[in-house]
Amino acid sequence: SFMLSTAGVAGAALIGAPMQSAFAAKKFRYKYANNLPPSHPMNKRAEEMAKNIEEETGGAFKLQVFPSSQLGSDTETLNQLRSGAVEFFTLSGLILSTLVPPAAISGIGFAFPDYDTVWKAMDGDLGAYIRREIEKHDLVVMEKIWDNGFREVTTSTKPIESPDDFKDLKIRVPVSPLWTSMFEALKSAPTSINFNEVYSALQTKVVDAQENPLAIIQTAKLYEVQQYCSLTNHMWDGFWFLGNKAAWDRLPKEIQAVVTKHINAAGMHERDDVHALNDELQKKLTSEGMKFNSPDTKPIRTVLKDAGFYAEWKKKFGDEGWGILEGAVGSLT
Ligand code: X2X
Repeated sequence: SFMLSTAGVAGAALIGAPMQSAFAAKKFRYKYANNLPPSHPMNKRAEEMAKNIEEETGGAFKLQVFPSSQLGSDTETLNQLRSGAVEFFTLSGLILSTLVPPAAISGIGFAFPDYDTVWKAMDGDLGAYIRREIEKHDLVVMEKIWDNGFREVTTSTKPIESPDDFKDLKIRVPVSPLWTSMFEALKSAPTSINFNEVYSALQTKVVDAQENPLAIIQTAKLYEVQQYCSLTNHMWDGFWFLGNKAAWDRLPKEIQAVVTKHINAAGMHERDDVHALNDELQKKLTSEGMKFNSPDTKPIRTVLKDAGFYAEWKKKFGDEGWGILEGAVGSLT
């Protein structure tokens, strides 16, 4: 074309190159780590998203996905994210609370009655409040939180039928003060263990129980080392898609826009996938030998209330955060 006619030999050499246009100047190779198996919807959608980003940036941005805590435990990967050794990481807000305390607020026991309430809150004021807090810590966070799900209790010993069954239960919880506090309020004996060690901790009977959504119980094969699954839905949990700020700021604006668009879109698809899985997995897990029951959760909530769990965390989170939470879910105390 006439615009290239004065570009000379160097310019001419570019004409035959593939579509690199606005993204040609520099190539970026970033790492994204998470703690879930490759077969979980998180990783299926992440692979698809990485492909879309690479295509749309003409190869200028390539994202390598590291599932199954390949780069380290959640605790270690959070440190790598902060130092820039890893550029992206998805992490439960409750675990992130070891760095950003308000990020745990969405995990208050029995706060959300259903998914409609979850997404309205997390895509609305509550999510915006948490993201503002995260950004104070030199991290980037995508707008759409990815779904982990409503959590259920599994054990190798007995079903949870009443609050009494929580007493002295040796249960693994993720590394997070809110999780420990909740199961202490239920009089269990919680142990903090990162997810990459959960299967073996259950297998070797370091603990007898754990709690996770059905999509994880299935994809991480926890049914091989757990017998009972009690549908307590005691907490909703999601993964914030986090980025290292310096690495993010190095990206040209056009690349940031493409990456943001595809990560948030993948998160929305992942939400649908997890929801669909949770609807169908009880049957599959039953065929793999798990025994299901659905305990009445009212008496469990009463134990939490009477133990002062809600009052204690209301004080910790403070009036602003607690007010936004109750604005979304109604009164908890
Ligand atoms: O560690 C867990 O149990 C998991 C996978 O659900 C989280 O990342 C919070």
